[in-house]
Amino acid sequence: MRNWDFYMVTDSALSKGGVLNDVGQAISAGCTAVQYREKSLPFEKMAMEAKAIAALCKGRADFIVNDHLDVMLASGADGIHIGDGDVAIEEIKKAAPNAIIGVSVRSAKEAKDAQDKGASYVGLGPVFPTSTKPDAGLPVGLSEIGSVKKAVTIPVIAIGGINHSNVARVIHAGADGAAMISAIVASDGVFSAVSEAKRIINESRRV
Ligand code: TZP
Ligand code: MG
Repeated sequence: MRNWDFYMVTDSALSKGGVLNDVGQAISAGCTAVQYREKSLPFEKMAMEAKAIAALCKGRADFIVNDHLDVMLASGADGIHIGDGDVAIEEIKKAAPNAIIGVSVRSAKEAKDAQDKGASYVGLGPVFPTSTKPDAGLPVGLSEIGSVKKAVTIPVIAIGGINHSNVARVIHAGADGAAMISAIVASDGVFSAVSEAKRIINESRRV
């Protein structure tokens, strides 16, 4: 895994220029972690898109597929991100022993459980209110970041309602990285939105 201080998640519904264009711009701006999160396409289309994203990421960014083990395997992605009700970690490890495995968690206890089962990193959230994932539940708040950091040794990526105005607080709270969807893909320019997010994150690590 590279340095994942900024982690981009795709969203075809919110995107203005298309998912592939978003990923290309994000990588050009220095994004080193890309998650393909697609909830509604048939397998063939998802696999095709994921292969194209894998090509864009090659040598420059780690590529993670949300939910779909079959798409991860078909595209040669580096890993998968799972949550409640998704494919089990044991099954992922059987199919792809070297895959990066991310697990969505809401608390220190869930994070510890995920680490014990073999997760490579956790996605903690929603940290703030968000309308991007309507079933995300109540915000866990910034203080949960510190609790989760104390409970695990794997990287903690914060997600949910994170934008350019609050990402410094997320980093100061101890997150290893910040994941953003709407603040990036619904912005007017993905390249500048990612560049600015990375600049703020780097700056907030110094102070
Ligand atoms: N998981 C928890 S909150 C969330 C996901 C996928 C959505 C984050 O989107 P946004 O637009 O960055 O709030
Ligand atoms: Mg999921």
